[in-house]
This record gives sequence, structure tokens and C-alpha cells, in this order.
Amino acid sequence: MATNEEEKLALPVGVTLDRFIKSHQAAFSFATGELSQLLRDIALAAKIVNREVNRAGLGDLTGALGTANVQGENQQKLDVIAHIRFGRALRNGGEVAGIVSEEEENIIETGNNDGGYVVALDPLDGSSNIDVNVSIGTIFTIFRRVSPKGVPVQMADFLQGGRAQVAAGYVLYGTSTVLVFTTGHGVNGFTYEHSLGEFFLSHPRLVIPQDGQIYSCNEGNWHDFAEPIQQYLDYCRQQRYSARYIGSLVGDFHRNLLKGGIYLYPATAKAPHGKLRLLYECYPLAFLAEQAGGAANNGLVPILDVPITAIHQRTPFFTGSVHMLNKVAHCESQ
Ligand code: P6P
Repeated sequence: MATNEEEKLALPVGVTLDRFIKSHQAAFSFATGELSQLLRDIALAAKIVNREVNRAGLGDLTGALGTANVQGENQQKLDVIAHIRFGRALRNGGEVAGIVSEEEENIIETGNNDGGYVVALDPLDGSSNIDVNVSIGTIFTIFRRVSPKGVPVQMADFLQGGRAQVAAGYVLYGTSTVLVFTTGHGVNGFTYEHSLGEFFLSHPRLVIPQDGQIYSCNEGNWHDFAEPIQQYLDYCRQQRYSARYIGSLVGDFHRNLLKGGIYLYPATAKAPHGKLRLLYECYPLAFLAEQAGGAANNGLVPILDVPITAIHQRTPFFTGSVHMLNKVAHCESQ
């Protein structure tokens, strides 16, 4: 038996994602190992995309592709690479019957007609930051399919609403690469150890502070904002809060989750229904926010209760510390 001194020679490396999933199998509603396998498939894709992101500048992987996605936005090369990598990992994993991606107008049938799940994702959010080396991220959400197994997925599988999500999360490709997800039993974060090729539990049971002093908003849109939003931003300035907005939703969300804060993307003249997508950006982050003791709404109702009628539907988005969201609501009630 090793002595304490000897034990210190070989400190434990920590809990791997795999071991965490296996030890929390009971927490994965419905899963008979299927959802666990699906999360491993996502982690695999994240490792591959992480490698591509980290070497983008070396292999001519930065810059635009010269094409536009369904949103009419210029696609960066890494947008398409991430879209392909996640699609391939989910298809090959066998559990996912269909995919909705920001980069594809229509539902993607994987051919896994016996798969019990569907996934919606933004493969690489904030990609305009790639060329300037600012953090970017992947956002994903998982639903059990409602259409019968054995046939291709249906549109209804993706239009179940925010409260039907069985898991959701994001990957932040930043100073380190972290995977944060929930299966409805709290929020946990895992940091990628490149040398071992493993994600290790680094942020167990994440809880967002009830209040914060950081606000994330593109104040360049000030003159588009409704007066209550202007009032709230004025309040933040009067309180000498810190303005932190990096143009990558995942980066801003993650910082606010850890430190407390609020992210606001109200309707603007350019985006009268909001810019962010309900299904694969706002639903998953709202699920995480609520699971971490925070909140998310569209200015009127909780995001998870916003009805969905289209897979690329947009919405105004406010998320973060509960007391800060309450203050926005107070401004709106005046
Ligand atoms: P704007 C990136 O395009 C994104 O979807 C989010 O990651 C980010 O917070 C927001 O849009 C930035 O939008 O209009 O402020 O440049």
C-alpha cells in the first residue's frame, strides 16, 4: 500500500467525462446508455473541432468560404468544418436520427432511423472572431424523437419546445477548451487535457450568482433599443457595472455563468425579431441558465416557454443572473 508521501508522487488526474457519465447514468432520463453514447459522440466532435480551431491559422483554415448560410451570413471555413465534423460524429455514433444545424436550411436525415434522439446545434458560434483569435463556441441541444423509430425524422421532432430538451450544452474554444452541459440534473463543466485527449471534470455543479456587475450587450445598437432597455443600460452605467461583450455568445455566457452577469440581445432595426436562434442557441443556453439557478427570457416570457414554429426561428434573448433579469423586467414595467 502506497504511503501518503508516495501517493503525492502520482496525484490523481481527476474524473474523466466518460467516468462521470457512467457514474451518473441514473440521472440521464430515458437513457439505456444511448444518451451517454450521444454525449460521447459530441465530446469526440468537440476534440476534433478543437484541433482544427487551434491550428486554423497554420492550415489556411481561417477566413470566409465565399458562401452564405441559410441565415444569409458569410460562412467562415471553420463554420463548415465544424458543421461537417459534428454531423459525421453524430451520424457515425448511431443514436441520432436527425440533425438541425445553423449551417443547413433543412433537417439533415442521418439514416439512423432507429436512433432515439435528434440534435440541433450551432456548430461554431461567433465565427467572425476566428481570424482575430477570440474565443468561439459550439452550442447544442438534444431531444428524444417523438416520431416512431424505423422511419426518417419529422419536423415535429425539432418543434417540441424548450421544456422537452433532455440535454443541452456548449463547447467553448478559449484559453482552454471546456465542455459544459446539463441533462436536467444541474450543470457540470469539463476541461480538455490535450496531452491525454480527455475531458476532465473541472467545474462540478455550476451555479450562477444571483446577482452580478457585468453586462454584455452591443451598445452600438443603442438607438434601436426600446426605451426600457435603454433605461436598464443607463442603470448599469450609473452602477458602474463592467461592460463585457466579446461578440461570441458562448464566451459571454460562460463568463456570466461563472462570475454573475447578464447578456442582452434585444430586437433591433436589423433584427426586429431578435438575432439569436431559438432552437439551437437560446433554448440550450436557457436550459443551462435555469439549471444553474439563473434565468433566460425574450423580454416577456421564459425562453423555455417560447413556442417554436420554425427550426431557424429568431428571438430577443436576455439571460444571466436572476436579480439582473428582474431589474430589466422592472424597467419594462414602468
Ligand atoms: P452583433 C455571433 O454572430 C452571435 O450569434 C453571438 O455569438 C454574438 O453574441 C452576437 O451574434 C454578436 O452579434 O450583432 O453584436 O455583432
